[in-house]
Amino acid sequence: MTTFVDRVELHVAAGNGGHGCASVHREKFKPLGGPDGGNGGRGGDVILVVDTGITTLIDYHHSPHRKATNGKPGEGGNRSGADGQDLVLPVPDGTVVLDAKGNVLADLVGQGTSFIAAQGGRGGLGNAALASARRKAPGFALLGEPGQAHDIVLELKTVADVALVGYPSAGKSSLISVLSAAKPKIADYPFTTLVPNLGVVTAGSTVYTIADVPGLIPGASQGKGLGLEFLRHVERCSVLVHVLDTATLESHRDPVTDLDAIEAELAEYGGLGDRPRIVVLNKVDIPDGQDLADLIRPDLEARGYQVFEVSAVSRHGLRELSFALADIVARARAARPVQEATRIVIRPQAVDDAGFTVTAEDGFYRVRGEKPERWVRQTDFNNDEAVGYLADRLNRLGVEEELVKVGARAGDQVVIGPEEDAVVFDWEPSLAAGAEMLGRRGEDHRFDAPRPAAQRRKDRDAERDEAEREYDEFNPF
Ligand SMILES: Nc1nc2c(ncn2[C@@H]2O[C@H](COP(=O)(O)OP(=O)(O)OP(=O)(O)O)[C@@H](O)[C@H]2O)c(=O)[nH]1
Ligand SMILES: [Mg+2]
Repeated sequence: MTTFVDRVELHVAAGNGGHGCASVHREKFKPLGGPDGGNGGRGGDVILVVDTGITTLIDYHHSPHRKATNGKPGEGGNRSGADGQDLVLPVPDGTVVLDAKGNVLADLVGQGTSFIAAQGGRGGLGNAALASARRKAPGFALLGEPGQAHDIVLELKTVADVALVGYPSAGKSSLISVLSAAKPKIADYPFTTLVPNLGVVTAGSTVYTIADVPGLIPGASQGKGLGLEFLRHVERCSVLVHVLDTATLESHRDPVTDLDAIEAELAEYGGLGDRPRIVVLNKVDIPDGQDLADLIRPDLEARGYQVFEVSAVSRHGLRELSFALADIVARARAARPVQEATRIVIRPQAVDDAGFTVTAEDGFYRVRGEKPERWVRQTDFNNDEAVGYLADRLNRLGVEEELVKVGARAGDQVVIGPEEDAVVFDWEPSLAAGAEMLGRRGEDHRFDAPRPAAQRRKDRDAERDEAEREYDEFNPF
């Protein structure tokens, strides 16, 4: 049974916001005590958090559907609904989060680094919160918003400072077992290691991690052996170590041609060219191995490699090797200015949060924007008052004005939102007179003293700000 999984598809769903409550306070002898419907609770988020104690994505392979809980609806008596609980999903250090199309959303490195994979829906405001000077007893409340749902892919790229590469049976796992406390499987048949092993090495004051990957053979890039798939786990390393077998019994092989063959496969994989490399000649406890090492050492050094002769069995040369690696790792860390732990890519917002767009399309007008789309989701279309409130909000944002500008007429079709979940209206302008679009429900400019255009715009902006404050005060995120 495999216990190591380094790529999973995960379906995450945040909790829905609870609906707001429309209720009127009742008390003996006080028949109309005012609105007292509470707000709905926020839906829980789904959050990925790095836990360095975890090294595999196996849990998500077994149960790939994860959902946070919903917010509770508000109740009468100004009782707010409880928030849903966030669902925290621990992931290994070095987990890369991708969307279904393969775009990187986040690169989670460092204990505690987190990423909101799906955001919970906001709770809807109750009618108590919707009451204002001009709307004393709203007979409606806002709906909770649905939580986000996404299909994502998690891909593990192990975070190790040192990566060991080499032919099968060169002694990579043996070296990890003697340099660190890790106890990987070791055997004299090829491809003993089927998944990367990770060990922690302490050399002087430097602590670093060391990983091997399954053995490589010529043609790995065409899928021979276990292929190059696992090289993803060495992508983050600071130094590559070629582990060369000085005592192989295969007649067509020797450490130098092995090195060339592995380099050819690394080049095929790509992206590792800039990493420093050192050469480890292993198995020098075997006399023939030591002889061969002596023979080829000058050759390798002439090529610019730092060469270490070691034996994982007799433990010869290990101290020197581990300190040399510590030195390279320490230098690489010093050269890296920012800690990788903050490398987070924020999911781009599709539309500018503050604004909206109106576009004329084939036979209809489409309104896009974070706010208009959210407001539509919050509207209970069975309640005329709620629909009126939506119209007011859209009007205040300037949507009607913009519709007039792009040429919309009464009765035209207006679509709010993207293709998949749009809401379609037959547009009825709040005021029939095309140019006079600045009024609001229950007011008629014809009775007002005429205001200059600049003043009207200012008034409208102030009113819009008030409405937004009103909303955001209750939804502070
Ligand atoms: N004599 C001798 N044998 C060694 C030494 N290092 C490893 N071996 C032996 O070589 C064989 C392969 O060792 P592993 O550590 O499993 O090799 P590997 O590179 O991890 O191999 P794969 O996981 O198959 O890629 C085992 O039988 C080890 O006991 C060494 O320094 N001297
Ligand atoms: Mg191995």
